[in-house]
Amino acid sequence: MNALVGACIAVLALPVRLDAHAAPAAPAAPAAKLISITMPWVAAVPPSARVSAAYMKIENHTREARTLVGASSPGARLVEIHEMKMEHGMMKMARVPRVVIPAQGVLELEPGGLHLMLIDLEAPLRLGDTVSITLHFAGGLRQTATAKVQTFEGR
Ligand SMILES: [Cu+2]
Repeated sequence: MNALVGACIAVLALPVRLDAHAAPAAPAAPAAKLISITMPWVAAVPPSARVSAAYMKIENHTREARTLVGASSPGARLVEIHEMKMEHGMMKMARVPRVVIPAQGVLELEPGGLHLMLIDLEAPLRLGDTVSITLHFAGGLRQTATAKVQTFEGR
């Protein structure tokens, strides 16, 4: 990664004029895109289930680390940040109070790893439904995503 960045800087520092199609220095991210969320989805669960997990990719476009401290959804009483981990040979879920996303960094919430646990769902999740999820960051920054209910196989 650092080697790649170094190479890019070296190219930009060349005195020769680059081809007109070369992109200029990346513009600063617009205010609304300090944090971007891509591919948000919620796992489809049986109608009787009161919990499910949400996954997404969170990108921090800012020059400072951002800390995810929680999340909320109108469809669930409570949303917690969880991680899966091996304990005595068993996969277990544990609540994580916060996750730091480095400056310009990416955080992947994916099956088998970090996820958002939707607890006490208000209504059964149906395939294709959408669920609004708001991420809460330290300092008051919030970002909302619309996650689609999908099966693990169908995403
Ligand atoms: Cu969980």
